[in-house]
This record gives sequence, structure tokens and C-alpha cells, in this order.
Amino acid sequence: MERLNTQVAIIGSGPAGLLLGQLLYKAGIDHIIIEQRCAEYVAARIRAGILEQVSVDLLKKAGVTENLEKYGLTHDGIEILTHQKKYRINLNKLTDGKQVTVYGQTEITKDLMHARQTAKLQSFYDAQNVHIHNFDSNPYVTFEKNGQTYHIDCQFIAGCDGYHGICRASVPQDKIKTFEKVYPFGWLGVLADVPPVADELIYVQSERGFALCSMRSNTRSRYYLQVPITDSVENWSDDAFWQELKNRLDENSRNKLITGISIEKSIAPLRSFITEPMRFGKLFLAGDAAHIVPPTGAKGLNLATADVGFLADALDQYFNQHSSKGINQYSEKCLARVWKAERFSWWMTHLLHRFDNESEFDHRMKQAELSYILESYAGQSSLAENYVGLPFEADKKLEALNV
Ligand code: RFL
Ligand code: PHB
Repeated sequence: MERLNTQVAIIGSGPAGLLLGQLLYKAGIDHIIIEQRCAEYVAARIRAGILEQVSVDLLKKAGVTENLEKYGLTHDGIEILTHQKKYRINLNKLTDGKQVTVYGQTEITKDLMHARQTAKLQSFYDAQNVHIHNFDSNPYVTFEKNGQTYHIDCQFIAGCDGYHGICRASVPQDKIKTFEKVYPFGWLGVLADVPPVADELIYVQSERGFALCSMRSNTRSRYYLQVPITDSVENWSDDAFWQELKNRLDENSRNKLITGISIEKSIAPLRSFITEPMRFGKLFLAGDAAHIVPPTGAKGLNLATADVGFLADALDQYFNQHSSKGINQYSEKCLARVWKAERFSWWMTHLLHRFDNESEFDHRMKQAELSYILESYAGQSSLAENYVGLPFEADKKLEALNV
């Protein structure tokens, strides 16, 4: 058995684990990443596309924005299409100058992995039988790789191992509470090397179901269709996908749509899920290990980076300023943000998707709510404020009203 020692053991090398590693490195904190998959698999996974400004700022702090600054596309608005009518949400004007950045999670992962390699930081990929132990007192991690057993003693464990990981599952049932909503549909996603149908994202509400026109660059598009959860990718030829997307678009977009061969096609289930608390002694959960949002609000990756930002600060305070304040506040601070992002993602999902079991009354209420949101300045402002990412500080305009 090989025995190692580090300050923080990070389980999982998704964006949460990798970004945490880079922020800890910048703060001079020793850590090791343990990942069950191979590096090539991790670098190739296709997922999120939209970054809030706070996520971009954190990546900047981690020193990994060279490519993002070169290839990321900043967007000042999004469009919502309903009943053949498009509404532009001017994110920039409605939020006093904020924007979002289109830059693929795949690219972020590659940039972080590259930075890690350059700094010669220690990672174990292909780790089998990963287990965490004693996180109430003297934590350690065990795993196997190439027939060798490893034992890593550490002061803290960061559970960044996603929704199906072992960290959350290792917490005794009576110490944890979870909240969950599973939706009766999924998103069928297609990636294709064709120019996007429009300069900005289009969220589509239609009687045939939700659709989303997104992108990764000016030459690579990402499109999604709401499909029943029982559906499978094999039922969808490329032609069938493009035809159904056209069916859900307005005439102008339909005519402009450029189709092509899909380079990736998959169905993602939609789920809302929250874990309370997010700290268990010397174990911290971060990112999808602690919470899942349906992708409609583009919040999953952004929540993961926000958690990791809080955790890196807390560990910096602990190791470099000998203060436990940050680690004691970690769970509460994250959850305050998590619940609001969960609410927004649930609400966007509810508003824009077709629910087959909806009563006529509920359906009409939803249409009325959508009309209100899209036709009122206050309504659009609320959507925009949430979409670009809620501020970390108190609302100054609201405070000014109460003096
Ligand atoms: P990840 O990315 O799942 O990484 C977890 C890592 O842990 C590893 N692991 C283990 N390692 C060691 N031992 C074990 N026992 C382990 N078990 C698991 C896994 O192999 C993996 O490498 O979680 P993380 O880092 O928390 O990152 C979360 C994000 O990936 C996720 O929230 C986003 O992709 C969600 N998401 C979006 N978020 C956004 O902010 N904006 C978007 O536009 C957006 N679009 C999306 C999305 C997610 C989607 N899908 C596929 C659900 C679009 C889609 C379609
Ligand atoms: C994406 O480009 O993958 C994407 C964009 C916006 C979302 C979800 C996914 O709300």
C-alpha cells in the first residue's frame, strides 16, 4: 500500500474539483485530485455552455482565462419565442451592464486540466473503489489504481464527485436531508458544426414542447428538444431532430436554420435536487454532488463554481489566517444561493415546457404569467437579474427604499 499526505483531498475532476484545485494552488494549499474516470473521458464530456460573470471572475482568479478571453462570446441578451412571437430580453440594460459568456464546459475542463499539468499538480485518474473515511475526525481516502492500493491522509475532503458520486452517499442518513423533483421529460441535445441560427440564444415555448437554440462558437451550434423521459436517442435520426426543431421554431428562424451532421446526440433527464447541509465535519460537498438543477436556467455549472469560490476562500482563511469562520459558514452561504438558483431553474422549466398532465386552467395561468413576464419591465428585469446571476451583496436599490 502507498501512503500519502495532503491538506485537502478532492474527489472528482469535473469543473468543481478542477477549479477548486487551481484556486487552492493559487492560495498555496496542498491538495490531490482523485477521479474515477480516465482523463480523456473527463476532457471530452459535453455539457454546459453559459457562464455568469461571477464564474468568469473566478476562472480569472484561478488564472485560466486565456482561451476564454480569446474564444468566449459575450452575450447581452437572450430571446424567448412563444406563439410565433419573439421577445428579446436585454440582459445588459435590465441589469445595469451585466452579460453572460458562451464558452463550453468542455473547454473550461480542458483549460483547467492544462493549467494543472503545467503546474505539475498531483491527480489520480482511473482511480477504482474510491472510499472516504473518518470525516468526523481524522479523514482519509482510499482507492486502487493499476493493482496498487493508496491511502491518503488529509485535513479536509472536498466532495466534488457529481450527482452519482460516493461522497454524499457516505454521509449517514440521519445527518442529511434531501429535496427532489423529477420532471417527466428530458432534453435531447445535438451538437453540430453549423453556424448558429441567431446571434443570441433562443428559448422556445411551443405547443409541441420546449426547444433551445444555443451555440459553442460562430461555427458550432448546440440545440435541444424537450422529449418524453421514456424516449431514446435511437429514435432520433438527424433528419427527425432537425424537422422537429423546425416545427417548434417561427417561420423566420425555420428558414434561417442551417442543419448538418450531429457530432454528439444525447438525452439528459431533468431534475431539481438539494442536499442540506453541505458540510459534514471535515467533508464539504460542492457542485452537482450537493445539488442539481434542470438546465433551463443555465445554472448548474455556475452554482458549482460559486460553491468552490466559497470553499476556496474558507480553506484559505483556515490554512493561511488560522480562522474557522469561513468553513463554519460554508454550508449556509452556499445554500442561500443554491435555493434561489433552484427556484429560478424550476420556474423557467415550469414556464417554458409542456406538461401533459396540466389542467386547462393551469395551462392558461402559465400563458398569462409568461405574457406578464415578457410584456412588463418588472417581469423582464426579474428574469434578467436571475439569468445573469444574482448578486452576492444586498440589493442597494431596495435598501435605498427603506431608509
Ligand atoms: P461533474 O461535472 O459531474 O463532475 C464530477 C466528477 O466526479 C467524478 N466522480 C468520481 N471521482 C472519483 N470517485 C468517485 N466515486 C466518483 N464519482 C464521480 C466524475 O467522473 C466527474 O468527473 O460535477 P461538477 O464538477 O459539480 O460540475 C457540475 C456541472 O457539470 C453541471 O452542473 C453542468 O454541466 C450543468 N449544466 C449547465 N450548467 C450551467 O451552468 N450552464 C449551462 O448552460 C448548463 N447546461 C448542464 C447543461 C448540464 C446538462 N446535462 C448533461 C445534465 C446542459 C446539459 C444538457
Ligand atoms: C447549452 O448551450 O448547453 C445551454 C445553454 C443554455 C441553457 C442550457 C444549456 O439554459
